[in-house]
Parts: sequence; structure tokens; C-alpha cells
Amino acid sequence: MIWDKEKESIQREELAQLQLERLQSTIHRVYRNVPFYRRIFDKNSIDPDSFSSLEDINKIPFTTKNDLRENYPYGLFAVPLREVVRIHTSSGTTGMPIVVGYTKNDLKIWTELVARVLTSSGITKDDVIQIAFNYGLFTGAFGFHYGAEKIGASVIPVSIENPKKQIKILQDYKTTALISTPSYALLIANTLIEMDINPNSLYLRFGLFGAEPWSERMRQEIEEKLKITALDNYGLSEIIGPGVAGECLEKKGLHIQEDHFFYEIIDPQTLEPVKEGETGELVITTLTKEAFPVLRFRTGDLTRFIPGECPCGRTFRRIDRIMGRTDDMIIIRGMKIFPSQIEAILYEIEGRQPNYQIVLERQAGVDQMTILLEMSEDIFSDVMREQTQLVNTIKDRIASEFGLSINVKLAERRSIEKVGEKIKRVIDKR
Ligand code: DLL
Repeated sequence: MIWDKEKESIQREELAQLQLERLQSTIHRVYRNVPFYRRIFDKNSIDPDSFSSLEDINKIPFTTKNDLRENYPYGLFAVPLREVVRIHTSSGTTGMPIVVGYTKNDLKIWTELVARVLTSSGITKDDVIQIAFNYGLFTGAFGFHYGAEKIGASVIPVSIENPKKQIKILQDYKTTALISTPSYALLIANTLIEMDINPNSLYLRFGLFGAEPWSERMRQEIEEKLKITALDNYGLSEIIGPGVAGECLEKKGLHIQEDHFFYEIIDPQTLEPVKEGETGELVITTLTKEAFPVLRFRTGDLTRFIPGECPCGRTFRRIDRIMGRTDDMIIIRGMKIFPSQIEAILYEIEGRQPNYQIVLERQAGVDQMTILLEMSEDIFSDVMREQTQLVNTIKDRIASEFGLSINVKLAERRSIEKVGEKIKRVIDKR
């Protein structure tokens, strides 16, 4: 595609103007209706009428997960409850869940945003979509459900089920797109292999996976095992749910939805914006939300803006795959480690996506790290000697990579507990 630079810069200017107008109206809405924000504005002598450019957003202090928690359940709603038509919560992998509400208009916009994510993933009204997220307080299932109906696809609201039942529906209902967490997709893929079913006998073409961190390697594994195109999408309930960002078929980052949200990336230590293209913590301001608007919400998710334009022609910028969470950063004996670094080592040793959990404890004043690793069927049935060998290999690799001596415990298959849909990677008991 030939890029029209001039047209693009006009579009960016128009977008900035739209964002500013929507920011101004959001600021007025929260100042009028949310005591928490009014207090912040008054305490910092911020005049809600003083926002004349997008840079003025820097005047507003960040909103944290803790602020949301302290206002549990409805303290930050900007409309009376009678105008709220839906309630969801965050999945609570990092503590108490956060309660979020939607007006009729919020639901309309959410549906539109998810429809965009589906469309950019190549999904059309001809697709048969199997939704394998839990229908409940979690935003994943309902978000995708309405977005998929909006584009006219056929929706199968299976929810979380025994993987064999998912496979039966994949086969019998001729599902063409699967929507779930990446770890659940892999569970389905591995069950398919165990059942000796040829993935080519399915009608599945696409998988849209999100709600938890995954890697490029995991994408390849899922794509190979299910014979599909697997795409990443990102969202969080505090902002709206799924629909906050999604990959297009280029697989070169996730397009953000800049007409409804304002995105910043900051250094989580200094709280200053990072340089263009550098990794930091994603901060999001909602621009059109009515029931639950948030200003400069620190997502805790680490990513970067991908510079340049996307070959697909969409002009909304892209963020990179989420690399981890700031609160998952393990600081042990002065060393900073992300679970994704441990995961890469386990992947290399095992040759497949590991299912693991990192437990941190303090024993006699010394920090200890234990990796709990679920065993695959073959290792589980293998002799003790091979299990000991696996444990030692992992210990040696971690020691040589990070200079840390750790414990490794092998756990039975599917024994690591999930919080709702998601695995909690780090348990810090210190
Ligand atoms: O997970 C919303 C969602 C549902 C997104 C379905 C995508 C698909 P929460 O339960 O509030 O909402 O959890 C949000 O999950 O802050 C990230 O830490 C993590 N997360 C979500 N999507 C991704 C992703 C939904 N694609 C939290 N990659 C976020 C990595 C993700 N982490």
C-alpha cells in the first residue's frame, strides 16, 4: 500500500482534536459526578476548564488499582445505578476484584470496539465463533459475544467446559474461529493430539486469544497444533474489557482504539513518559465512557508503542505484545526478573509451553524462589532418574543465567490452580 503522508498527518490532527474534545468532556463528567476525582482536582488546584491541549493531561495524577479498590464497589461510578445496565468485575488475579459498570451507550461502544478487533482479525459474518471464556462477571465472554453478533457471525456461547466437549462442538458445529485464553487453546490442542484427531479435519481457521500473557513461541505452537492463524488481543475490565487493542493479520503489534481511549507509556519508576518505542507501563484514559470513566489509569502492563505505520493500512497506532506486569516483576536478592524470562528457559528445556508457577518465600531472613512445574504426560510416567535430571537442568540454567540457586518442584498435570480463567504466575508469600 502506498502511504499518503500528508493525508496521514491531517488524520492525526483530526484525531488529536477529537481526543481533546472527548477528554474535556470526560474531565467535566468526573469532576461533577465522582467525588474521588473532584477531591484530586481540588487538592491539586486543577481547574477542569484549563485543558486546552492533550499535553495538559500531564497535570492529572495517575489513578491506581488501589484507588479503584478503595472505592469498592460503586464509589467511582459517574452515573446513578439506575442508568447502569450491566456490571462486571476484574478477574482479581492481583487481589480484590474491581467492580465496573456500563450504561446502554457504554455497551454500544464496547460492542463496536470488539467488532473492530474481530474484523481486523479477518473474522466476518460467515464465521462460526466458539466462545470458550467463562460467561459471568469476567468481561471476556460477554464482550466477544456482542461484538461477534454485531458483525453478524454465528456465535456458540460454550463457556468453559471439558476440553473434549469443546472439541466435539468444534467438530460437529463446524466452528471456524475459537475465542479463549491462549493457555486454554493449548489445552484444547493437546487434548486433540491425545485423542488422535487430525486438526485438518476441523473447520477452524482463526483463534483470537487474550486475557493473559503469552509468547511468540506459544503462538507458533498453537498455530501448528490447531492449523490456524492465532492472533493476540488485549483488554482490561477497568477500561472496558476486551476491545482495548487487537492484532491485525500482519501480526506486527496490536492496534489501539485511539478514538475512545488515550494511551500513554510511562517509566513505572520515574512516572515520566518513556522515549518513543521504549518499553514501559501502559496508562489509559477513557474518552467516551459514561458509567465508569477513569483518568490516567496505571494498567500495570508493560509494553511499547511500535513506531511507524502498519502495512495493513490502519492508521491507529500499535502496541507490542504485553511483556508482563509491573507487579509480577520479581525482586529477589536485588535481582529483577520477569516470569517471561523464566518461562523462556522452561520452554527451551521442555520444548513446549510450560505450565508453571513461581513461589517466593522468606526463610530465616533469606528469600527463596521455588518453581512449580506441571509435568507433561511422558515425563510424569518416566522413571525417577529422568525427573531428577529435569529438576537439575532447570536449576543449573537459572543459576547460570541469574546467579540464583532456586528450588524446583514437579507437579502433577493440570494441578496448578487458576484464578477464574487465568493462571497466577507469581505467588509472593514474603
Ligand atoms: O482479561 C479482558 C480480556 C478478556 C482481554 C478477553 C482479552 C480477552 P481482566 O480480567 O480485567 O480483563 O484482566 C486484565 O489481563 O491488565 C493484563 O494484565 C492481562 N491481559 C489481558 N489481555 C492480555 C494479553 C481481561 N493479550 C489483565 N496479553 C490486563 C497479556 C493480557 N496480558
